[in-house]
Amino acid sequence: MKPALADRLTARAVHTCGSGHGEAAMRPAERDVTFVLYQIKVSATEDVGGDEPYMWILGFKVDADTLGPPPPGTIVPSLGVQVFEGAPASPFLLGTGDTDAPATIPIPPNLGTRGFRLKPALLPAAGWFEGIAGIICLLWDQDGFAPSTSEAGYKKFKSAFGPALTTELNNLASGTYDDPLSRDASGNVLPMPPDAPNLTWRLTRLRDDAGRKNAVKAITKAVKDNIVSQIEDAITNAAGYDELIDPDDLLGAEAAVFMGEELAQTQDYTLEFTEDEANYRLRPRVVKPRSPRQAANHGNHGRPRADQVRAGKAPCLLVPGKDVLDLRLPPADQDTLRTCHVKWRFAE
Ligand SMILES: [Ca+2]
Ligand SMILES: [Ca+2]
Repeated sequence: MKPALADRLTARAVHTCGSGHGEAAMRPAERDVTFVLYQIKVSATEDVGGDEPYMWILGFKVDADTLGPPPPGTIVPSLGVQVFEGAPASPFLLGTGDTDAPATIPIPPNLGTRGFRLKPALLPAAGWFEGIAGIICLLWDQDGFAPSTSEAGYKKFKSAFGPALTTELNNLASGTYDDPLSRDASGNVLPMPPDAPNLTWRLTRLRDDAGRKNAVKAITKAVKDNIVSQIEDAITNAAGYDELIDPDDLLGAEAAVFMGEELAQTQDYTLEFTEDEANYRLRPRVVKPRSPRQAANHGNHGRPRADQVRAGKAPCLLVPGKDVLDLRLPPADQDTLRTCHVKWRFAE
């Protein structure tokens, strides 16, 4: 794609100013990012008799689409967040069924897949920024809440998450998270270069595995603290008195975040949910993106289509047991759903 004239001129200006970013003259590729949450392993349930797990999942990005002009007196663009809800899907991993431990539960593709395009942006004095792509997941065990009550909470989560993350990202850009960013995987503070901390240093630390994980952990906690009380208020307003005697349990809120340049390759990772005696390990994957041209040829904005998955041409094949593809059942057809559930348990 041909860069806009303004971008090319800015790129040359940045390049010749000797910012130390020789790559600034070349616009990086746009990437079609696909997060696939395909499996969750249950080592311990929250309740002794088994859990009824359900998940709230949002994809999100920070890129050229979400950057605003710098606030007055600064050169750092204001950071925004775009949130991706994905296709409509039941949040319940097992329909009306439950799970004991140990168990391995495939996540239905409609529930676990989020796809979107990441567009690079040129930052003043920091060179090309290839964007940030991430996913956040809240795992619950259903107890007393009616589905409509937890839906009220989910609706609040969807509306509150973007603004809460935006606040923390702008805090990150202005230095609030320099401490976690500056630490290595063991928690030791690394020596800081003479001109740091500044935006360039913060972006460099975000590209470092340990720096990014530390910052994501701290930001996820801040975002969670911010939104959980809002979710609780929404749930309390929607719930009947009897539902609040045994409220559903939040087993954890976990996020994974990647810099655009890391997404040239498929990345596997793990998210663990361990609150209230529970132990769930979520296996997500962010799939190596196709170029936008390839994605356009395939349609569907980079998301795997069911027929591609069946034909072995899309990443959902990673889901153990082909039965997961039969999951798109009408919600009322619970007998069939239970049958599938049994099949999955023996699929591995
Ligand atoms: Ca429970
Ligand atoms: Ca339960």
